[in-house]
Amino acid sequence: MSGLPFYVTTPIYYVNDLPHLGHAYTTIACDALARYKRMRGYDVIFLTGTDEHGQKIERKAVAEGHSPKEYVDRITAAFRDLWGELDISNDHFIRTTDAEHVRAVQQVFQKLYDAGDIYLGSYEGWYCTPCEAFFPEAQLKEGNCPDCGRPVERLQEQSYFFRLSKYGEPLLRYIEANPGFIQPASRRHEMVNFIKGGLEDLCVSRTTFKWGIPVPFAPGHVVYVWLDALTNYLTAIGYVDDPERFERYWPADVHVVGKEIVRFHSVIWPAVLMSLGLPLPKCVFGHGWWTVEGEKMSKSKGNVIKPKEYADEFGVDALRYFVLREAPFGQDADFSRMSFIYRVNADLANDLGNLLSRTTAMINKFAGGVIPAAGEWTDLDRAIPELAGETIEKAAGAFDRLDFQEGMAQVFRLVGAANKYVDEAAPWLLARTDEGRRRLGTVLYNLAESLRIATVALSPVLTRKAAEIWTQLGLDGEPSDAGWDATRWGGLAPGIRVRRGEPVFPRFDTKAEVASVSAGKPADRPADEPAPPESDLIGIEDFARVDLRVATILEAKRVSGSDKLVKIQVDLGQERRQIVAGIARHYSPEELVGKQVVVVANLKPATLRGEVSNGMLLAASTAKDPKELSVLTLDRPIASGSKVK
Ligand code: ME8
Repeated sequence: MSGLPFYVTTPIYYVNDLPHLGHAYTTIACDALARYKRMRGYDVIFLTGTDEHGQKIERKAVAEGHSPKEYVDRITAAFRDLWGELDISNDHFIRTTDAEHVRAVQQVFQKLYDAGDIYLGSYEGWYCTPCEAFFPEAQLKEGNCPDCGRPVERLQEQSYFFRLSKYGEPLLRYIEANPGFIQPASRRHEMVNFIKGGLEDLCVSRTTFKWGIPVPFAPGHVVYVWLDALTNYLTAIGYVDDPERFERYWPADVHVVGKEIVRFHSVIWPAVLMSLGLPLPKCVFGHGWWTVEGEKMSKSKGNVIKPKEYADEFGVDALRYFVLREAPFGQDADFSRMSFIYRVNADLANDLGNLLSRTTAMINKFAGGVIPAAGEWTDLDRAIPELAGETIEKAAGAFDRLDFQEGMAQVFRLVGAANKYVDEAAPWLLARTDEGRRRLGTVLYNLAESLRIATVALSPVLTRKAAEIWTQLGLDGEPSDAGWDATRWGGLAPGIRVRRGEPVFPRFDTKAEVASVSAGKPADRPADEPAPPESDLIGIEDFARVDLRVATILEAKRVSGSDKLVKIQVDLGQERRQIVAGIARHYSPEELVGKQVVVVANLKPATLRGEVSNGMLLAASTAKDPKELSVLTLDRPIASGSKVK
């Protein structure tokens, strides 16, 4: 294979239960990264798989009346099926019951032993079976497991130990010398503190159950499930019998894991690798956790989100897009059906789908269905290729840092700007005059080209819909095959016939959801306030009761879970305030920042979707077309807080 190697892994998931949103999240993220890197020409190995040994799984199988092997075969199949449904492009699926893996673990155990890092001792301690981990008494929380809160068991057994304590200092030195090793930085700080607290030797064999890999030289002992599991990253690339392949792909570029297992990957795993004399992975990235409507996802609460159900109802692309777009990758995120529908409608249907529909409709109407060559240019037109260059470069930088949210936000900046460009350039007016027609080709070309570029950049995430957009633009093949270089401006050849089709992103019905937030449309008069009769005139004293002020927008952010609301922080001269405005469909948060606007400063505060709004921003809109809206700005700069009269 040509291209630099790039090796990315997910954790291997326990097969004690069926896959849920959390597993899908990590796997979708790694898939998007793998697809992006392939588009950049890397020779990618993307690995996922299942972690099948241990007491927890043995017990579960027995409880269900199966042999462990029958049981793990069934659950593993469910993981594989789901990855197929979610377009996961893993190059290999590893199972810890694979014969090759068993050999790899036994070799690793033997090597650690030969290096003098494993010794026989006796263990007495508290063991949490669901977490497959021992804890010293001092770490227990109210007598329970400090990680999952469940009861622990007192265990005493003869066990082999790995000299983890020996590696504290080398680990700290390594982490200091390689600041990119543990990401994000907050997790690095946690790990450094953990190591500084002192490392105890690790129990790496068990004798109280059988469902595990036998220790090669000690009958009755099976290898501790975490040592077994971590070794999967070596097995999958030929550790046992393909040294050339192993040499090429090791060390891994990134182990992507949930935040709760960063410790296993950035303390135990590197210590084992140091003992084996192998280089350490370049990065361990610990992402955040999903809660569901503020609660931890759990079977007992009955709130486990099944990815397949969402993919079936809303499409695979919608699910993939939502999980990566909703929150920064390193931080926790909250899932709700409502925020899912809102985001998918707002970004995919209203922004991207709408741009495609408008662009192909206008090319049909004004250019006979064929993408025209550019003609004359104005500054407005020139801004589009410039913005495309800027946003794509930033998106690539963000994807490289696993900042999927920012990567997609950058691409959607281009999409948003292109939609605005349609309104500003107004091709339907250009088509009416000779002068306008000289520019019309430029505008239509720029729209189609922006869309083509955005589609290439989104294709690692929108595995199916990107291809549909591609086809509607009249292009052959698949956007992902075009490679990342195809995001360069000018790749679209004029003369291609567009193939306008069905809307690529249907809008999902939000009636129930909309009812609960319709009060959040500040531009509307509250339903209970009667409209004044047209003839009613007011006196100046009535007008004077409204305190209108100039405000400068300092920050703007979308309100999570709403496609209409933006939360803005404004400078009102003497004070800073938060105002929530229903203009998210018309303005991106970035374009609002810095604007001087007019606000009603003496309006009673209101709470919209959980956010306090302290005032109201003025905007004009036409009754006829709710899409048209323009925020009132000032003709020339003036001090924030100035009175408007
Ligand atoms: O820990 N939010 O397997 P596991 C986000 N077998 N991600 C979540 C999540 C949530 N609510 N719940 C689970 C194991 N995950 C071991 C790993 S690796 C050598 C061995 C994801 O089945 C996240 O990636 O408990 C987390 O780290 C992983 O599933 C845990 O999967």
